[in-house]
This record gives sequence, C-alpha cells and structure tokens, in this order.
Amino acid sequence: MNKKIKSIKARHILDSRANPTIEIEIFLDDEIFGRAAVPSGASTGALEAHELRDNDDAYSGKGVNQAIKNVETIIAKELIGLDITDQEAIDKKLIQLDGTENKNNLGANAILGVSMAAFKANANLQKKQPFELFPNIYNSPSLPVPFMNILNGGAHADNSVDIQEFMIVPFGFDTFDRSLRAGVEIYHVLKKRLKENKLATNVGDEGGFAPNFKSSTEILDEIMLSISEAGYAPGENVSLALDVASSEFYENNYYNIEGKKFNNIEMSDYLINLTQNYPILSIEDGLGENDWEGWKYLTEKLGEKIQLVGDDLFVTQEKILQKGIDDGCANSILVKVNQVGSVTETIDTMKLAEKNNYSSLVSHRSGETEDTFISHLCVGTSSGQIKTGAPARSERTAKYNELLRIGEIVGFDSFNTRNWGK
Ligand code: 2PG
Ligand code: MG
Repeated sequence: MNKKIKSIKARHILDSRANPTIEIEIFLDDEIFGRAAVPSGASTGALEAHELRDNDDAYSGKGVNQAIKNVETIIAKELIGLDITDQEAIDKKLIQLDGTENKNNLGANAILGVSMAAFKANANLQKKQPFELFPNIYNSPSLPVPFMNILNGGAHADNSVDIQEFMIVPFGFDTFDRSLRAGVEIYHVLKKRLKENKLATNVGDEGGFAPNFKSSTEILDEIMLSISEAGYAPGENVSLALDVASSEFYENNYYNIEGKKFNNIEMSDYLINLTQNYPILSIEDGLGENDWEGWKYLTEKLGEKIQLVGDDLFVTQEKILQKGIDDGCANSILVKVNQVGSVTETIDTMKLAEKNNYSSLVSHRSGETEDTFISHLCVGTSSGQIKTGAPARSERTAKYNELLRIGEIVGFDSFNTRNWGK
C-alpha cells in the first residue's frame, strides 16, 4: 500500500456560472487517487482567502491558469513523496509554501483543491468514505437538516429582491429522505403558485425561483402558503431561514433595503419584526460584515431565540470567529471551505465553534461544481445542517444525492433535527 503522493494533476473545468475553476487530482499510484473541484462565491466576504484569477483577456479575466501552474510546479515539487494519511502535515506545508495570511501568493483556490483532493485520496487509500475521516466534532456522524434556498434574490438573481436567500428548513421529520421529500414538494407547489400568479419561474444561481416581488413579507407569505398547500405545517415541521447577505446593501453605515434606509438598530428591528410574524429559525448575515456593534445588538435581542449565522462576518476563519465569540456576536458560523482555503483550517474553525456553543452550518457557494465534498464534511463532523440550494440544478442536487447515498451507510434515521421546533 503506497501512502506517498506520486503525482498531482491540475486542470480547469467550468463551474455552474460558466466560469473556469480549478480541479485537482492527486495520485498515489496508477489506480488510487483523489479528485476535487473548487467552488466560487458571488457575494463574497472582504476577508475571504484569496481566489487567484488570471485577470487577462480570456474568460473575462476569470481564468485559473496561474493557479494551475502554481499547483503543477511549486506545490507538486514539495508535496510529492509526502504521506497522504497526514492531512495536517499536507495542509501545513501548503500554508507555509504560500507564506501569506490570506493565501495571496499561490491562491486559496489552488491550495484548497490540493487539500481536498488529498483528503479524498486518503479515503480511497483506506477504502473508506470521505465522511468517515472527519473528526466527529458535534456528535456521531449524522445526516443534516437541509436549508433549501427556494427563492433567490440579491447578487444571485436579476430581480428586485434585496434579501439574497429565502430558505425552507424541513426539520420536523424522522428521516433525512422524508425531510428532503417535503422540501421538494414545497418547491414544486411554489413553482405552480408563481405560474398561477403570472410570476416568473426562471431560477437564480442556486436553483431557487427568482421572480420580482415588492417586499420580503410578500415572499414569506407566498412561501408560507406553499408549505401549507403542500400539506405541511409551517413552524411545526417546516420552518423558514434567511440569508440577508446585508453587506451587499450596506453603505456609509446604512442598510438600503426595499427603498428604505435603516441604521443598524432599525435594520435589527426590521429583522426582529419578521421573526415575530413568521416561523424563522435562522438568519444569516442580518447585518454587515463590518458592523460589529449592530451584530452585538441583534445577538442580544435575538440570540436566545433563533440561530444567527455569521458568513461574511466570520469567513470561516478561526481568528475572526474568536473575535465574534469575545464580543458576543452571532451564535452560529457558516462554513465554506474556500473562504479559508484548506481542510484542516476548516476543521479547526468548526472545533472552536463547537467549544463555544456556536453551531456550524456547512455551505455551498453560489458558483458550484458537481463535487460533493461538503456532503461528507457535514455528515462527518455532524454539524447537523447543510445549506446547498434548491433541490434543482445538478450542482445543487449532487450534494443532496450524495447525502442519499451516505444515508444508506449511516442510516436515514440518524437525521439530526437538533430539536429545531422546541
Ligand atoms: C452565501 C453564499 C452561498 P456566495 O452568501 O451564503 O449561498 O453565496 O457563494 O455568493 O457567497
Ligand atoms: Mg451568506
């Protein structure tokens, strides 16, 4: 059994938004290898690890030839011969080779691709599923509650909706596949209702519908009706979640939403008001990534009642999460592997979250590939929740479908409801 890295191959493939992204293969011998592809965001946090793009004439500047070159020359030279079973040593080497805080030299996309491919090669070597190699951070391996983004706005759609994601959370079921079924049925009812109301049924980047609506409350009303019409009980077995992505409309200390200009107290009160009128169990990025004062206020007001998720705020980075913990901001972190750029650092951030009673919501990016690494990440670490878009578009369903396969191994009743309803 050869445990040593024999060769590394990098290539560009296309992501779900017709942009190039990097795919890596790490070979241990002619048969055993690991393959991984890197996702890409649109509403990115300012402090995310650096995504290296060519910025030349090809692909509107979004080529990844430099990142490919970095992998096949600088990285391959140092990694060939390393022990594939020591993920921490591999990631440490990658971070050292780059030498910058935010992976500016080699590119976080290059580094993450190698890190994930190494993780998968190790799983293949050990004849295990990738999820089996993660530390059980929260619990024993379990299937997550899906956060399904069924209506897209903000930077993910060309409509008039300011809030980026309206999600349904089918939490009140005994098994993962039953929960998924509820989400799918509601998605179809929503489509039918939009059609009946002469609203567009084209979809946004994450597979959710993207019609024009005047206000968030109109949308929430429509989703509530769709849940009921599909035969489910809003708040009892299916609740709602939002990703406000408010950094996108935060300017000069004001939030520009639905034609209004709110300061951080008014923005918080707007969100609090929504939670009083709708069964919303989780709000992500309700306030901007630099508005720590607003985050503290919102956490004091709502933190005991619902999940408050920091995405742009924490960008999956341990140090920034520590600041949030110290300052009393949020109670949950969104986990995106490419915001930090390696598997080990992702795990370390999740461990810090768990130690401080912060939940971890494992997430896709709006630009995705058919890679299913995050399905394994959320089951293995037992985060209990995954956000991976609508149950439509193959790059989104790839993650749900992988969870269905994993369910055959870990048991569908290992569904982690986290007592959402109580
Ligand atoms: C988000 C994500 C994923 P993006 O804001 O949470 O839904 O979007 O990948 O564009 O940052
Ligand atoms: Mg977000």
